[in-house]
Amino acid sequence: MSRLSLDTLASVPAAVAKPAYDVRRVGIGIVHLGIGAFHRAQTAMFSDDALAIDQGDWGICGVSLRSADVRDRLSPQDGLYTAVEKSPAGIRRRIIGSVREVLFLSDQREHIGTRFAAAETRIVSLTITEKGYCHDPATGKLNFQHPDIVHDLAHPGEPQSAVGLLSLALDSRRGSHGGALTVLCCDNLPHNGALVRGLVLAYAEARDPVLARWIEAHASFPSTMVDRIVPATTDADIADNDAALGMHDAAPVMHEPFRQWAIEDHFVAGRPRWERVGAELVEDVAPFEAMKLRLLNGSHSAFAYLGFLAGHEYIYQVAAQPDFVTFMRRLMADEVVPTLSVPTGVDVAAYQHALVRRFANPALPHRTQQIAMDGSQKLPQRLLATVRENLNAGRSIDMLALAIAGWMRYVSGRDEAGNAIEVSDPLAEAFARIAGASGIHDGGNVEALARGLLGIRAIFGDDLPADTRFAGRVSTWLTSLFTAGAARTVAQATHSVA
Ligand code: CS2
Repeated sequence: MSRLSLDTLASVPAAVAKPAYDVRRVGIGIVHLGIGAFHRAQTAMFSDDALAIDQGDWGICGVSLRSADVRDRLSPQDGLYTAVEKSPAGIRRRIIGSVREVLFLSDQREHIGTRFAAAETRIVSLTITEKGYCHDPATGKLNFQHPDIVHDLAHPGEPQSAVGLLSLALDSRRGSHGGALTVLCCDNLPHNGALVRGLVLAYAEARDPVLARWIEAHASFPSTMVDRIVPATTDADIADNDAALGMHDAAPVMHEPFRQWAIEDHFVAGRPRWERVGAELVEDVAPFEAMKLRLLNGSHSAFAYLGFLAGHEYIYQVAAQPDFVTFMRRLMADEVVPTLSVPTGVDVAAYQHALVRRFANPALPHRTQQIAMDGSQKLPQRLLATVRENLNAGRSIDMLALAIAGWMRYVSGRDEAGNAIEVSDPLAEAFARIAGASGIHDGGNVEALARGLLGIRAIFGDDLPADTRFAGRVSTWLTSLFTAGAARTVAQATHSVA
């Protein structure tokens, strides 16, 4: 079977859409850190659309920080890959051409350095997941104890972290042509631009305060809100796509029809005309971001933990359970919406309906275990910020507390049948230690588990563990999860009076 590449592109079947521009003539204007499935199905697709209206030099150099896998899959196919849209309405495929080069950090440092320093590079964007920023999730401050930051400050010319890389990139520009740069964070973090700016400045300050001042004057960090459900690609997805293409593509991505990208329009060195292809360029992204992180990602995490515990492998299976849907609707309407300042023009009731429908998409199986990963990095912005605001305003926190109890039950490390759960999280060892000390799986006590986990300040801060209303509600639900199980507890929660 032949392989997808620039040379074979013309033989891709007519039913599959192809780049509507001359891919070979596209120059690189964006370096993207973290070229995983999400970037390829979302931000790179917006850029592909923008190239189709303005053939120009906004191609992407994708960089993998941790593994050679994506580089090894995409390089032999000239960066081309299939984006497969899946929904009950059917399947649509298109070849994306905006990724013009793919590099892997440990093998290609010099090449990456050249890209960073090039005057033609005007944007460095990032999707490296929450844990990639080496920050303290509760405070948003750089974690100077993080091994990668310790390493990078000792070896600033050979950074391993994204923060170290960004700082090196900016330094190389300062030392040469002095060209400004926009750093565009596209991860699900609160105030993501301001957050990354703070991290880069804290790191630069520790290296050289003159660099920090230069960054303040020559770099911008617009915040963004990104949205599209993109589950990890499976081998079966690759085989199906190969059959449809009649050739091999080692790196297709599966996604839903929906996509949204709200971006603060603060670019210091130009940008593609993304607004012409559906992105929303706005003055302040905060209302979009809070709505998305708290409604979509908050419900997603709640479904991931409680749904997994109730025995569901995929989100669409959780969304097929009426009690879970009622739970999600109550979580959103009663406990999240009152905290939002809804962006102008958005119908928040319709937004919630759409979320339930998006989660229920059976054509795009999304594993609960995938979303359950890295809860320590996700809980603060998805659930805990909402809890805080509700506690301060004297509003209900009941459904939110159940979601957090679900996370606790999950990270205790055994499922309802007593089997081990593979907990993937930077703090997994701490969770195992706390669960072990509580003796929870040997007839131990739920209070001790709840207290131990609530004591992790990087997640809960100083305030939440001390709030008796919150701690009490969480441990009541946690007790129920251990005694009655997740399905019955969710059913009971939806029948309780708000
Ligand atoms: C998910 C998100 O993996 C997760 O934690 O909640 O990746 C989610 O699918 C996207 O943010 C949707 O935009």
